[in-house]
Amino acid sequence: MAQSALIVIDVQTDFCPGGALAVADGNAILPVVNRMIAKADHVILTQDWHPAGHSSFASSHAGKAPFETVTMPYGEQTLWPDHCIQGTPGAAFHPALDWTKAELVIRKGFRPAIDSYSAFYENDHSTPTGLAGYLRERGLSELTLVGLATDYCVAYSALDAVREGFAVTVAMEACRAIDLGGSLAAMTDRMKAAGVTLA
Ligand code: VGL
Ligand code: ZN
Repeated sequence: MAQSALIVIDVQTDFCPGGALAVADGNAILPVVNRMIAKADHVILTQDWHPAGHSSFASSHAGKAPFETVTMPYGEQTLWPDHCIQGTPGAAFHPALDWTKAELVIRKGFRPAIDSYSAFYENDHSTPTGLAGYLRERGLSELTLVGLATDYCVAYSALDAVREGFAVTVAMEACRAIDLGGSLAAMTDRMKAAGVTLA
């Protein structure tokens, strides 16, 4: 029997209102996410976890402002305000998130020179986080994704999960988007085209 896991993406203080890279209404998902955690067979969390001075921060690039882009060796990278710095309060899980049941916390974005939206691969699309191997070894093949932000970390995780052969549902009511320049519509279309179930 296929086993299912709930993957809760980046429900961290910095992505919620008042945080450094606040997603509008990000905290509104908490009651829904907590109910889904309570019902899930297996729960895995991701945590955006950058060293200070990370290359995805606009502050690391002279003359650049947040939400502009730069070209990195691995392609185009959007620049962000400093956020989710390892060990800081902003990098912690939101205090209302019921995370105690989580069986694994996967941290990402810790390599100074590469950003990592996806829970599976860094933004070069080739450096693995180890999550695919972990899920396969445990026989967890049906994944439901929730969290922040719909159009970045949730969407890239969903696309990589499908590419890795998992059955993937994104529970849209338990996600909120950054929506930069139409990114929510674009990533929603890409997820649909890739075979992600949007619930
Ligand atoms: C995220 C931008 C930068 C996310 C993380 O969790 O969607 N977005 N770092
Ligand atoms: Zn980040």
